[in-house]
Amino acid sequence: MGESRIERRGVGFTACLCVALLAGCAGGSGASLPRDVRDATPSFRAAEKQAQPGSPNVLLILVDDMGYADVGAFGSEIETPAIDGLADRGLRYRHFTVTSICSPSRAALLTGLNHHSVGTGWLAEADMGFPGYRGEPTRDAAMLSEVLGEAGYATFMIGKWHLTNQDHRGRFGPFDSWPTGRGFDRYWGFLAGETGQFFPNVLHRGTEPAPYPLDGSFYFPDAMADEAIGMLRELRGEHPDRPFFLYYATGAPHSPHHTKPADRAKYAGRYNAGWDVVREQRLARQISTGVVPESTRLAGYSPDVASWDSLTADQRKAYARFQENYAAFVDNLDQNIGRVLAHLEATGELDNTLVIFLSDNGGSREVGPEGSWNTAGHFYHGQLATTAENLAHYDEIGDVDSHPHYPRGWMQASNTPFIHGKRSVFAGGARVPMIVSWPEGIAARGGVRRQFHHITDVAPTVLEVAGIEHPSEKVGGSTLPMEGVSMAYSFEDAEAPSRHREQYYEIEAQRAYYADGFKLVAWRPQDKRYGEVDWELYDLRNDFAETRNLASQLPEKVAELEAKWWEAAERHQVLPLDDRRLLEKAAGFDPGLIAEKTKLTYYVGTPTLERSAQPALAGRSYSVEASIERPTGNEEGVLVAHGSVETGWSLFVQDGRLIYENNLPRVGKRIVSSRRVPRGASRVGFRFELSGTPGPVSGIGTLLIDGEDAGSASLALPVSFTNEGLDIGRDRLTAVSKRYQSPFAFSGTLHEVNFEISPPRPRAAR
Ligand SMILES: [Ca+2]
Ligand SMILES: [Ca+2]
Repeated sequence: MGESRIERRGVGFTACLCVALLAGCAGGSGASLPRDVRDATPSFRAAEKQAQPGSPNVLLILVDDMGYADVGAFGSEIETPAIDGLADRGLRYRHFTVTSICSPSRAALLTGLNHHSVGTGWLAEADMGFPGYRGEPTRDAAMLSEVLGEAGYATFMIGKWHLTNQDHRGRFGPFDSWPTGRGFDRYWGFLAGETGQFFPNVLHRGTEPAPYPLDGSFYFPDAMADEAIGMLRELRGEHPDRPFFLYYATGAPHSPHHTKPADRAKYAGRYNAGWDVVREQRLARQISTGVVPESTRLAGYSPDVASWDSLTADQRKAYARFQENYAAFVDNLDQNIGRVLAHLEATGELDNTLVIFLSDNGGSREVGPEGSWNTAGHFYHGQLATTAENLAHYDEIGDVDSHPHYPRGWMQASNTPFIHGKRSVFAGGARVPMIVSWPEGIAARGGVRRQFHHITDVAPTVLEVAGIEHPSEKVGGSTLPMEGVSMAYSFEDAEAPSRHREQYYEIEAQRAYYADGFKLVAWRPQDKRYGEVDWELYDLRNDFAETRNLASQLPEKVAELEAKWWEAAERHQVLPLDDRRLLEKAAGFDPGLIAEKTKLTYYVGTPTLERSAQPALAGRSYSVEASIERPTGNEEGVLVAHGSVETGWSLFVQDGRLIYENNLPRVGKRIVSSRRVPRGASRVGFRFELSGTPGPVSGIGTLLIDGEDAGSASLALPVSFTNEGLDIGRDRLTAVSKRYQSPFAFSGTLHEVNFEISPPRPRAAR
């Protein structure tokens, strides 16, 4: 059985491997075989492992940053007929929770273990130096893809992964934490936490970069459905009966809320009444369809959310536009899920496909009360946009030039009826819409389930439905047992008591503990330590939306659940608690090895350097110098460009001048050289000197021509985060500067580009 499969995957879940290999060696010895093939008896390799006949397909749809109330089946006015159809054919779970942030939810989803237990207590970008916070899920935990693949399923993934450390995402691996290193036969998508939807910085097919059209016709959400349907067709071409596991993880509706004009047009003018009205309407629909109890009332405003009536006319105009755009993004997401489901229906496969739909966390509160037309330029550089700035870009919101994120009031509408959102363990961040559909296996149609469940319960549910045992062993050791509980018992029994009775929560030192209907929870503002905030206590059995804090009335319950929280924290590698501010903590994002390099040389033809391979410039002084030749004196083009139309910097020659430009909103700067770049050979460059003192000026940028100062200016912010990579001799995808069209490749000879970077902070401090 399955030896070849085990060798190929490198992760076999059988203790028999060595025995099997030894047997294979003995059988393959040529000594005992006759000289002539006609005299020999062939012995063929064992057949591949086959799934049990009739095994259901599994389609796992994970959407990103979508709130509890954002689809029709959970009360939304946004048109989501495909997702609603799943609910009509199946079940909605109204008390289903997640970890409240991207990577940890994904790790828990795929392993059936708590996020800290597998080492993904926070984002996957970096190893933070502690067992619960490695970023990448440990290989000691088996992933659904690995287990189902071993059982004979075809396994493929489309979309956002976000479970690989940043410095493992380069072209030279290691690849063992990539989707194809974790049990997926095939993969197409992006590895990072977010990417542009029109011009993703890099897509991969397997472990190779996957090109896409650059003529403006590409839209990632549409392409996801195309890829999924294409892989399903290919599978059936080769394997008419083999069950599949398709993990379809959208980038939507996470920021950037990049949308198509036709989808936006549908929602024009539909949000002028504001978020208070939308919340009330959503709650009314939720009550009428049973996804919240009849007694549910709206939780109060989240921090920084004001009543719609109290807003200025300008604020209402800008905010309504952000929500029209967000609704268009969700609508498109549903259209594409609908295309995949329609393909399954047309091929007669939908009825025996277990479809699970859920979000990885609630609606996002990330960029503040105003939202931003350009999150890359604002939020990722510690800035918040103003209403006036957003209105100045009113028509661009959703287009390729923008990087939008909606205001916090719409987050709360997304999360109706709850308070708070993503990065909080109140219901707004932790409760998500969850739908299970399997027409052949579940008799119930359109039901609502009240049992408490958590994201760790999806993997055990899938395995129970597929009739597959979770492996206790794999090559080289034991496999961590799953911590989740299968939900399959509740498919046909709406009244069965929940089998998942207790659950801890921790994300960025936001903490909660759920036990048998009670929830202990604390809200920690960024400027407070975890020990400085008060516990709140809610009885969810008759207070669905966490509105009546019972902490002062039931101090023993508070003490009991707090003790349970600390026990769970010990047991699941939650400690040490990290309540550092985000930017301080994000210093750990610096890629490991490349950050140690202070001198780097690049040549023309170098592929775009992703974050894992870029010179680490954030928070450091540096200079960059290019050796060029311009035989006629007219040659021009980009020497180095880092980033996109949203955020970035570029060093280029145009009209005989050397130009540095960064396009950060509000503080962007262009420096044009005071003299012409000489004809023939020259060295041209740019130096950035970080100012040592705190204040509005963060550094001085100076142009250099043959080592001489050719103009300088103060720069209020160095560019750190960009959505596109670093290019040598051109500016790929979208252009940093409005003064040229990408790629504006340098038309002279560019010999090399040299970076010199000041030494990094000691590794221990990062
Ligand atoms: Ca997310
Ligand atoms: Ca670019």
